[in-house]
Amino acid sequence: MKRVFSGVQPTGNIHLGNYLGALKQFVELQEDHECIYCIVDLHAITMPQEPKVLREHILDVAALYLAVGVDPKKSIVFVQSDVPGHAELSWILTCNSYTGELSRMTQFKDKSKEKESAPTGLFTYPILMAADILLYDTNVVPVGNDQKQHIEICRDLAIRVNNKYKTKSFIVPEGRFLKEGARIMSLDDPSSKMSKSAENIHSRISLLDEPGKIKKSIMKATTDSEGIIKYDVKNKPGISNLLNIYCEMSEYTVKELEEKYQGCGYGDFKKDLVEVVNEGLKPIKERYEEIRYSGELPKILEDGAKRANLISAKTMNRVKNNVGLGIN
Ligand code: AQP
Repeated sequence: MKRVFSGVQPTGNIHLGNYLGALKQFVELQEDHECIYCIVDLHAITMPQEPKVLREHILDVAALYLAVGVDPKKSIVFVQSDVPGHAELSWILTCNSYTGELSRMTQFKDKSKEKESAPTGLFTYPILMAADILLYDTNVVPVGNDQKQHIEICRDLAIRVNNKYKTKSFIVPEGRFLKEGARIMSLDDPSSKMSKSAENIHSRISLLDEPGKIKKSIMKATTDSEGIIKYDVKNKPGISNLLNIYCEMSEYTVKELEEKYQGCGYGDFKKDLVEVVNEGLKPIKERYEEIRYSGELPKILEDGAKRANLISAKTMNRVKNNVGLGIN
């Protein structure tokens, strides 16, 4: 069975972008893969976090993993900082990376925009992500399209270390991206991706948002003045983004939606979309409420960390041996 690894940062409530871009794949893959799903708290502290809030968000994300259908009997679910191998391998990879390649990462450029100096962790984030993946001899990484560059650098690092030490320290993983539509854009600015940390709460739909908030965010979503429901990312990015969301949350294809709403205004289309999103999220919210405060989460995460530590310890032994670290 091929091994899968992926993760989500506990930086806020998971939104439709995270769900449609990544989590939906997590659930599908666990049927015929050996899946390892992590809550990447070490990544979260690349930006300032309030400690108490971060702890709550870790449990929120874990509960949401389970609520969307990740099954801890089938998949390993754990918190990144409970497995020391992530930080340890990250250092070895840091010593095999170059500032030039890291400076080209668009996520770093976006997050450090207009800042005179940016946190070092933000700069080295792709290396920690590479360590996360390589630590588990991962074959497949299901992520949103926004992570393509980070998967490339992970593959480069794996090949580079294997070649440099003339040993096979790492399996070179493949990214598994969804079709273009799975990149969900911000509702108030369809030129940037939907994000947990964006200031405007109406720029995103979080999986736990109340129906009234969802209605407000969708009805306020930026469109254009043409009033024609047509998929055209270049000229009509707002309505194209809403069509993507509608399509991903329903059984309709984009083409079928264009036909269904021919001659209708944006208002009617948006009202229906509100219904579709609210209906789609209802069972997830119900399941989340059952799990989040049930007391079973810490045990699930502890078991997950034990299993993850066993796998990662083997990789670390092999890599340290290949690189010449330590005396055993
Ligand atoms: N807008 C998006 N569309 C599709 N996929 C997305 N992902 C994130 N945003 C979108 C995918 O979700 C997974 C988890 O992402 P993450 O939490 O690890 O980090 P991120 O990509 O930085 O997500 P956010 O929501 O934008 O968080 P903040 O605001 O904290 O930086 C990844 O697979 C990602 O591709």
